[in-house]
Parts: sequence; structure tokens; C-alpha cells
Amino acid sequence: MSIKNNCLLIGLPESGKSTFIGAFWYAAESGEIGDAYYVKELPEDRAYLNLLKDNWLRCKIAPRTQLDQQHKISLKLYNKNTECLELNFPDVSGELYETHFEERKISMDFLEQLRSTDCVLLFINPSKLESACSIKDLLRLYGIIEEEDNNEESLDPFTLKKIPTQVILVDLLQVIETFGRTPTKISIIISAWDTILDAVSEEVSNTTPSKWIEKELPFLYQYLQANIEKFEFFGVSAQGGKYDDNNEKLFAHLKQTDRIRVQTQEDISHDISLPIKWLINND
Ligand SMILES: Nc1nc2c(ncn2[C@@H]2O[C@H](COP(=O)(O)OP(=O)(O)OP(=O)(O)O)[C@@H](O)[C@H]2O)c(=O)[nH]1
Ligand SMILES: [Mg+2]
Repeated sequence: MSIKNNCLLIGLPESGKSTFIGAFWYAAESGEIGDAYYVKELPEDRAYLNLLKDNWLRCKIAPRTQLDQQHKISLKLYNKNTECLELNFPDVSGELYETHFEERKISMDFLEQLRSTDCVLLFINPSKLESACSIKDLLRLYGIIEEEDNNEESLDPFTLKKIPTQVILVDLLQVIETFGRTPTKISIIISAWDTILDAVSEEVSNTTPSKWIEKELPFLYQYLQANIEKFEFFGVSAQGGKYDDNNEKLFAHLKQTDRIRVQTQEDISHDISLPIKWLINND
């Protein structure tokens, strides 16, 4: 029996999509994914998957996915009852979603994908957030209130690049709700979660993925609570830490998948497939 799951991987530029795929493919192929699923047949087009995996194993940053490239990834995983789970998830450049937002147009390709999507993995990189400016800043920008005398910093003119990340993400989720198959389950992945877990401030490192979103991206949090029937938050460190010239700590793990950290509520695991397993579970 085959269960098809078309997962859409969504995220703005550099939100961590390709790194996640590289780590996931390594975990699946090596059998370190846990005992729930295993790979029996190798995917036909695995050159790109292997490239991402090799970069991940060598602690090298994944190459940026180009706007004109779209890697259609199709993976077959089997469970103990030999039921086949076919995962289709295209790796698309985050710039595509940014362009859709800026031009208020979506491509036919993306529309087709949405129509066959069952579930979504939405990636957010805490280090790449365009944050919202305050109402006071806006009032100053439009000359409604006076610049403060001691404020030497003047605000630059508004451009589309300054639109807060959470506004673009909510717009994307609305597009999915409108054109996608409903209801669509969504795993919200806060990537580079090591930057939070390893933060010096205990207030930051003791947070949970859901509390982090509530605090840092309140508009997105509110939209999810009010509009999406099923979603779950995951903090995912696919790399295990920041890559630098000295990756010995990361290489030192006996099993490379042990450097992965995935946090749901309070619990931390090394199983990178948790956000996908949550999507395909029928509860
Ligand atoms: N510290 C840390 N950084 C990460 C992690 N995952 C991704 N990054 C960094 O985030 C940046 C973007 O990662 P990618 O996986 O290329 O992101 P992407 O979403 O595929 O980006 P595009 O292809 O441009 O859309 C890179 O600099 C990565 O090193 C992580 O687990 N930890
Ligand atoms: Mg990419």
C-alpha cells in the first residue's frame, strides 16, 4: 500500500530548507532516522540530495538554491508493515516566495503544487528576520510626530525589503489556505535552533519554540491560532551549531545525527523526522 504525502517546504531566503533536507536525507539513508521508517529504494534523482547530504556531513553551508532551479525531491520510506510513504517535497529558492509577495502574483507552477499539497513545512530562521518597526518609528517616518532631539539616527525610506518577515509569512499562509487542499497541516520549523538553545542569556535559552514565536512573531502566532486547525511548533538545529573553521565539536559525535537537535515543547531529541512524522500522523 502506498500513502502519498506531498509536503510543501516553504521559507523565505536562507530560512534553512536545504540544510534540513541534507540532514534528513542522511538520517533516512543511513537508517539513523529511528525505527519507524526506512529507505528501501533509492530515489531516482539523488545527485542533488547527495550534494546537500555531503555538505551537511562535511559541516559546509548548503549552496543557495537559485531562483531558476527547482529540485523536485521524491523519497519513498517504508514502515514496519511495509506501507510505503512517498514524500514529495520540492526544494525551491526562498526568493520565489519573496517575489510572489512583492509582485502580488503567483506562478502556475506554484499553483499546481498547492493543489496537490497535503501538508506544509514552514521554515523560519531567527537570524534572518526582518523585524517590525514600532508605531512610534512609523509616525516619525511620516512626519506625524517630531524626531526626538537626541535621536541622531534617521529612518531610511520605506522599501519592500523592509516588510517584516511575519507579514510575508502570513500572506503566504493565506495563499495556501485559499488555493491549497484544505485542511492543510503545518509544521512550523524554527531553524538554526542552536542559536537559541546555546544563547548566553538564560531567558532566551530556556524558551520553547511556541513561546519564541509568540514573543518574536506575534502577528504570525495570532494568525495561526485563529486560522489554522492543525499546526505544531518545532525548534530544529539541523547543523547542530554554527559552522566555522573549527567544527571539531560537531564532528566528534559518534553518530552524526546526534548533533541534530529538535525541540517540541520542553523535550529535545535528535530525530529530524519529527516534524514530518507529526504531519503524516492521522490524529
Ligand atoms: N547555526 C545554524 N545555522 C543554520 C542551520 N540551518 C541552516 N543554517 C544557516 O542558514 C543559512 C541558510 O540555510 P539554507 O539551508 O541554505 O537555507 P534555504 O532556505 O535553503 O535558502 P535558499 O536556498 O536561499 O532559499 C545558511 O547560512 C546556514 O548555514 C542550523 O541548524 N544552525
Ligand atoms: Mg536552499
